[in-house]
Amino acid sequence: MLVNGVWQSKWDPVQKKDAQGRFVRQSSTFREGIPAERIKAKSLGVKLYVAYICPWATRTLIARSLLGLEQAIPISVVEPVLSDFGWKFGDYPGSTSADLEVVEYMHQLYTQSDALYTGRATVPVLWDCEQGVILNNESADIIRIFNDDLRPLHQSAIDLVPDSLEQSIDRFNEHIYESLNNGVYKAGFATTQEAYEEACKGVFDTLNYLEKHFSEYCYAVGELLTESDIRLFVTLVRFDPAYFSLFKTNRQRVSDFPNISAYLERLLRIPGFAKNTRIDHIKAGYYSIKALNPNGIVPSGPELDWYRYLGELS
Ligand SMILES: N[C@@H](CCC(=O)N[C@@H](CS)C(=O)NCC(=O)O)C(=O)O
Repeated sequence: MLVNGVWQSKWDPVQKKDAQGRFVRQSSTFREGIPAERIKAKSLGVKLYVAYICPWATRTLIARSLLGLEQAIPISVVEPVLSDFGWKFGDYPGSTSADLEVVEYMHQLYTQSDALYTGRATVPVLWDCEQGVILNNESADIIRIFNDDLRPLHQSAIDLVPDSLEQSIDRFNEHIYESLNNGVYKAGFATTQEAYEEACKGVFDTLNYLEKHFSEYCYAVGELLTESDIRLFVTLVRFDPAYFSLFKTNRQRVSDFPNISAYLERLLRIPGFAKNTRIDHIKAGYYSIKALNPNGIVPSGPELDWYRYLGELS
């Protein structure tokens, strides 16, 4: 991570943990939107930096695809394995070659934006190509910028956050964030048994809740596809291939829940969900986390039924 603009390879001492050994995710610091005059002129001058391994970045990729913004917002994809200098551009299939970028590492975009930046150099990043600075590095904001602010541009029939459902969406998002989206990370990075047990309980309480929910409803907040489905999907799709074994959330697999599995397949039939799911990146990336898997062995399984919905390279 960066401290006062200087890259620290030994970041563990500065990574936040609470007194009980719980993993604490940092808050995002760049929170700007796309300038209104550019939206009006239909010339955005932005680019989206992502990693296919990362659930938060994949949220923004799915929103971009569903809303028909693929032409208007180009992407750059980092390699799935976090290097000693953080996210890196390179030759891993599906990543953006360093030759096409002005920098080699993501953290250089952070110091270009703020020479004294302190924090992790995370993806996703919404980059201002005109000013050469980060506009936003918070996936939750980026989805809403795409859905709401860019509506005059895309005029999509899909509204990921319709006014009538906004409260239910926010409630649902809040429910699954701590317990499931971030809950799996809290289990995986727990440094005490107590913190692990607490996180694991949250994960499976929520999966049990969802299993019941999907016996009645098609989507996260009812019968309409919304932002909440994107947020839930990115965690569910990584669960069996990565979290189940690497993060030790192994009481049950998502495939053991019939209603959640049917929901997952329902979403995977939508191209915007399937094309942004790269199992090769997900497995290579998660299993390269040295603190959890020192020898970097990538398991050969599991073979899952729903892989048939994914593209060839996944
Ligand atoms: N608040 C951010 C979180 C993004 C995040 O944690 N990204 C991780 C990848 S999954 C990252 O880039 N980590 C790099 C690092 O920790 O050095 C968001 O939702 O956009």
